[in-house]
Amino acid sequence: MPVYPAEPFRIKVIEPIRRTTYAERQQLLQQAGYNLFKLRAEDIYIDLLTDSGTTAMSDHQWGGIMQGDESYAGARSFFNLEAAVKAISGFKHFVPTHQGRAAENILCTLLVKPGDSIPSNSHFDTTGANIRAAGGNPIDLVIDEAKDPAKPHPFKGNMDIDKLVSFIEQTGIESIPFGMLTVTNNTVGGQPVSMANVKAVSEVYRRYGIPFFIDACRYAENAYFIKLREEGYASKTTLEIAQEMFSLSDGCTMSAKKDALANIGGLLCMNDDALFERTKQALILREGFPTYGGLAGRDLEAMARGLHEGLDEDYLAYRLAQTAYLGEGLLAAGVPIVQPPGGHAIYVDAGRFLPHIPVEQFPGQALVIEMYRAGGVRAVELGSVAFAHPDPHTGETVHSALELVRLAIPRRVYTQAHIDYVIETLAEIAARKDALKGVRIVQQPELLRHFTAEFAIVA
Ligand code: P71
Repeated sequence: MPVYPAEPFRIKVIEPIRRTTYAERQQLLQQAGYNLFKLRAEDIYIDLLTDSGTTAMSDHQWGGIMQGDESYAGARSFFNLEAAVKAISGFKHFVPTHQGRAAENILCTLLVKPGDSIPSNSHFDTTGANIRAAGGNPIDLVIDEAKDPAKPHPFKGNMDIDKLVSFIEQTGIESIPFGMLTVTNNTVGGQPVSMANVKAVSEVYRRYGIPFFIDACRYAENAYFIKLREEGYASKTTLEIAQEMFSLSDGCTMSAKKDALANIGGLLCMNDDALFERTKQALILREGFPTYGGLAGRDLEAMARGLHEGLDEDYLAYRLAQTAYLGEGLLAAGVPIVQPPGGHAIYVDAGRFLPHIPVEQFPGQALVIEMYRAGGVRAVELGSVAFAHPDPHTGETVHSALELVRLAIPRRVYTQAHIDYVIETLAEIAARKDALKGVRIVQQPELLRHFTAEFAIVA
């Protein structure tokens, strides 16, 4: 059996969660049109929808919230945040934003022109959408190993350097206003990027004079993976590893709702003076004055303290081992997952788990429905419900490359008994999985259908 890491904290405040009955869940599912986004969160026992903004804050963070300075300009909480951002990232300039996508929006609005391309290992959905909204093309150049769920690789989130060089050569630097790298790589399973890869990406971008921005929302988990897995880093601190990583880039976007352990917030950091002047103007237009950026002073304080706590190595050791424990427990129960386990989530390969359900009947959606019905556990489908789209030329449906279900783990929220309960729920489903039925869509909007579509079980 895998080892569950003892928590490096004790519990001071609790939030009750309620177990519903099977009959109640059956009815709630029907009312929600079998779409788990439409459930009330109170009707969920274990909620693994996302690790974003769902963190349990520490007593130190809550103490800081009481001391938040709500001054419009020049608040003390801003300077506390500035000190944390500078100590960790070393960037010359930064602005707070209300969350990660606001930072992406400002960066894309300022730098992307119609027809431009932005390469990355894998862009997250919101980043891709912000690039497209500015008329650009998000380009994913992750290593091939990432496309095979069963194939282990210590740094499965890496950029393919050869693909990056040929992409730049073919496209031309005039159409590439900046390049990105997402750490960890959420889209391919919360997989880390090695320091060697960050260096190689940085070297390529610098050789071509392309500004390099890191999507840093899970940078601390990535730093701890480097410490554990990459030669030469075992004796470095996660702070030193993070500093080295940021020093290889020209700036970053960051959702503070992940590794900054906050419930809301984001950052946009950069070294370029002229870009910073334009950033402040865009920020004032959209988010707020540069010393609060769309947040309350208390939120800035929670972020400032959370940034340091997120790098704590006892916490990170516990965090990554908890995720691995869930992954190994599922594998032992016969549930195929994306291997190796990522930092913030386990991704179940629903296509392989339910081979009798064709992709047109959404095996991932069938599984998330059954997880809720059987155990009151909420996960999210990341397969053809979320990603299938019409081919722009033929109009035919292009299905997702993989039919995945993500079990994201909120930080410092659930205990071993909760994780064991999730494993038991899936083990019980695994024992009767051949009887699971697919679903069909009965109603859907034009865009982003996974949030609001309604389903029926195929007879
Ligand atoms: C996640 C999220 C949150 C989310 C976003 C959209 C739909 C459903 C859930 C957000 C990320 C992310 C990366 C790598 C930027 C953002 C945006 N992830 N980069 O995984 O993972 O940050 O939510 O603060 O705007 O559930 P934001």
